[in-house]
This record gives sequence, C-alpha cells and structure tokens, in this order.
Amino acid sequence: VEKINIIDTWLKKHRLIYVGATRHPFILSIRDGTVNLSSFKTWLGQDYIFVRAFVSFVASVLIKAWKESDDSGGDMEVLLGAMAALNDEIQWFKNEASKWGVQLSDIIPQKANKDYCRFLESLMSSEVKYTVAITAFWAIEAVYQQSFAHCLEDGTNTPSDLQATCLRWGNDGFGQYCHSLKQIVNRRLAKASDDEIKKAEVALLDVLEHEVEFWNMSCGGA
Ligand code: HMH
Repeated sequence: VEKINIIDTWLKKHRLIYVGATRHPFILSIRDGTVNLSSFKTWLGQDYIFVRAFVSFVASVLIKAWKESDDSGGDMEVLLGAMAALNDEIQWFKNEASKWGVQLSDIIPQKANKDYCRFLESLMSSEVKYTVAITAFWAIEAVYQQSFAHCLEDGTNTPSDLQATCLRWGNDGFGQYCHSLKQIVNRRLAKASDDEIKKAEVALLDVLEHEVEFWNMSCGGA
C-alpha cells in the first residue's frame, strides 16, 4: 500500500461521504444564493458553541504533539497558530452574532452539536494517539475550507453579506494552513502502526459523518 499520501487514498475511497460533507445542500444554498437566513443564523449560533469545544480539543492535540512528536516538522508551531486563529474566530463569531441579532448566551446546543462535541471529548483522552487526533483535526478544518471555498468560486451567487463568512474559511491562507496540516498527517501516517492507521481512518469517517449531521441540523432552522 502506498504510504506517502494516505489521506488522498482515503479521500478517493470515501469519496461519497466526503462530497456529502463538503458539498452539502446547506453549502450549495449559500453558493446559489437561496440560503434561508434562519438556517444561517442557526448555523452561526451552533457553530459558536462548537468552536468553544473545538478550542479545548486543539489544546489537547497540542499536548499530544508535545508528548509524542519530535520537533522536526514544526507541528507545535502549526498547532499554536491554529489556537491563535481560533482566538480571532471566537471574537469574529461574537461580532457576527451581534450583526445578525443572534443572542449567543441563549443558544442551546442541538443534538448533532452535542454529539459532535462529545466525539471531540472522546479524542481528548490520553488513550488516543497524536496521529489519530491530528487526523481528525485536519479533517474538521478541511471540510470547512473545502465547503466555503466552493462558495467563492467564479460564477457563484453567494449573497454579499455571507461573503465574509465564506472568506473566513475559504481564503487562500486558510487553504495553505489546511495543506500544512495535511502534510503533518501524511507524515505521521507514513510512520504509524497498522492499528493507528485503522483508527485514524475511522476518526476521519466519524468527522465526515458529524459534519454532515451538523449541516443537516443547520438546515433544520429553528
Ligand atoms: C462544525 N466544523 C464545524 N465548525 C467549524 N468551525 C469547523 C469545522 C472548522 O473550524
């Protein structure tokens, strides 16, 4: 089995679910301008809660990197940059929520969100290896990067007041950052045991399923 780029092998193998997560009807509705604004606001409020859990997860990945990775690939710097970006992101959510009249203190996490946060928490366990956790981390970021970049392509009809949201994850810098994460993951997987590789593949599939459910929840409105 080719071990240089396991991620691309997996993305081919799991193409349908990957496309389901990155070309979801919610994203397609942003892209063609038919998005329901109540769905968008639901997504915004729920994602703010998700991102707060996500910060804790990234902190746990950083701890695993410190314990398990040698210093050669700059893993810690990439993860520290991610944490700094999430600091901005939390502030961005607060500003955006006040723009859209979404009261963040009133948001009750919905089932798909709670399930996803619980999954993140399971990956924070010290039993979970760095390689597995960073595979999930890359997948979580890559789904948003791919989804929102799709809304910014030429010929799309993305509403102008949603452009800033799409740019947050769809900009080239975020694309570069996802690429760095992917390289870290491929480098780790190339050296990993069969058991770790299997667990990392399962973690990728779990992320993709949770992402689909998260978009589904947002479409549900309310
Ligand atoms: C649900 N997945 C979800 N929310 C996010 N903010 C990201 C991924 C990427 O940061």
